[in-house]
Amino acid sequence: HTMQNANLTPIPELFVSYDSAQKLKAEAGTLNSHDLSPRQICDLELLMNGGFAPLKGFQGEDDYNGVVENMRTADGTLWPIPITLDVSEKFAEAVEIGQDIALRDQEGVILATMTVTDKWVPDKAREAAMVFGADDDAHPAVNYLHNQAGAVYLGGPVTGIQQPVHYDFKARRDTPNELRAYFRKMGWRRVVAFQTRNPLHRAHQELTFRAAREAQANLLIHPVVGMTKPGDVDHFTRVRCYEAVLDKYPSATTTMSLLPLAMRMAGPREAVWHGLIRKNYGCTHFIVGRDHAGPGKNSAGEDFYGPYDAQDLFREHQDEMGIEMVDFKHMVYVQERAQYEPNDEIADKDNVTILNISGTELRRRLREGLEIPEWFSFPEVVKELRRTSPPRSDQGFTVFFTGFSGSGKSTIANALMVKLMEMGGRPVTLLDGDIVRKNLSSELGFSKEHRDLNIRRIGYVASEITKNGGIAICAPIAPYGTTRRAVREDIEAFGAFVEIHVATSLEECERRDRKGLYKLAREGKIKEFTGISDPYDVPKNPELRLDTESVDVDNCAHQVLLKLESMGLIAA
Ligand code: PPS
Repeated sequence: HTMQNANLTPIPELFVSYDSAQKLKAEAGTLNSHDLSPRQICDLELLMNGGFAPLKGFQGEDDYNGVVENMRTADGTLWPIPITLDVSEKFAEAVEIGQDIALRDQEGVILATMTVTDKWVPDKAREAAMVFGADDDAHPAVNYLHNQAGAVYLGGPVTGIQQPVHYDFKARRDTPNELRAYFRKMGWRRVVAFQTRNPLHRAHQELTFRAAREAQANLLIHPVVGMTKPGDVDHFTRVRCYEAVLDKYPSATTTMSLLPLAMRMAGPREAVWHGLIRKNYGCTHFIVGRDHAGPGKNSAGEDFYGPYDAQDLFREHQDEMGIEMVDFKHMVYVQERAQYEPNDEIADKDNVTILNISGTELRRRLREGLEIPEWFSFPEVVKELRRTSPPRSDQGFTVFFTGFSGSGKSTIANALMVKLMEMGGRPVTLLDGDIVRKNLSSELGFSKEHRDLNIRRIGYVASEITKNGGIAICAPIAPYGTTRRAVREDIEAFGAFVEIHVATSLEECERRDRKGLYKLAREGKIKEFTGISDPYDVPKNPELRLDTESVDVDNCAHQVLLKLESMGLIAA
């Protein structure tokens, strides 16, 4: 069974002509407008440029139900993933069926209009179970569905005004028609696409190369740069890595283009979706691997999908889709022969040494600055990855002290700052409670709302410092556990968050009463005073808890240094 050559005639887009677009843009100023989320912008881009053909807009209720239940729109077209416009209840109330709405990007630029034909409240639990396989928030798309997507869906045809603006890697971005035209121009009639959201190493290069040879096709490296799995390497780094690898392919046979897709990590359904999209981009073959677009483990610690479910579902539908699957071989390095070979084709397994480095092991080596051998990856790729993920001892981090007023936070934080400055290497900023209240939060008081604002501001500044490779030392009371957790999440996107509970008891703080505030609080002259007339959530799992009642300041600061060293944050 061999694929026909590709039909590379242009496919329909949803854009209107330039003149109509200008007119429409002016008129759309008066319409109800919806500010698109980053994911919706990705979906809209592919709707408008034909990547999601034959869809003509965000799906209406009948199409949605068909897609959720049996992967088909109301007219029977194969389509595995709902493409819906979720909005808030408030916005939905303001919109009537038959109305046009303006769809704007996050800066307010109008990208399209949509004629609303459908408005409904989806059964999200059903969508989760049917589309993603389980109503379990451990699945990133289910988490998105329940915790980020609006409660109401709107559907209707879209009129495209302009593409979302991208400032990065413009020359590497192509619409389906641009790629089709490129393939036509180059005389490429059979093209195998490789979908990826990870940096490419030698094994990937080998397998894609083999896939292209097997299919007697040219090769399109087609990485996703829209939204991938939370925690993935950022797309800027990945694209620089891809560019480095591209030089290793024969340039006459291989090209690379960036796909602004928002992945759902929906495994088997996602594989079919990816195939339909690549068909639109003019490809004839598509590589599907083990656990394609896998979301990781569910909340019970098990896989959401079987490792070959994606291949099975793709194979079942490939004739109808008009794009053929090439299955991904698991490539391993055979030391004696100094080459990659498909794992299941090695006949003399007992007599050779098979080498492999897992993703987890790779991340550990990057984190700890250890060697990454040349048989595993190209030096240029490793260099890019090291630039973005320097060893932990070169990355920024935040030390976050929390405790009662007068517990000794500021004193220990100061001592720590001096010790870190003595060591040198990274800039240190102290965000002490008093400093912050003077410079960042001078208008705030001590209500829950104001304390939360204060802590979020500290968290924001600390996250920027951490991102830029510095050390932020924070020392507010930060009485609320949920707020501390939110700050931790913000910072952990960029580096380590080290929470230190300065566990001086309230009795001791009050006995010391260094500023005389406890006395005033007891007399009711200061309201909402932490520990006296306001709550303090004791940290449950801080990285370190300090006892200041029997240990002096210098030793407390030293304990923090030891903790930082054991976490790999400062070189031993
Ligand atoms: S918070 O809750 O994290 O926003 O507090 P923070 O910014 O660290 O400010 C605490 C310092 O403000 C003084 N102060 C009070 N503390 C607690 N409750 C009330 N009502 C209050 N009013 C003033 C107090 O001196 C704290 O200083 P530290 O350095 O913690 O002793």
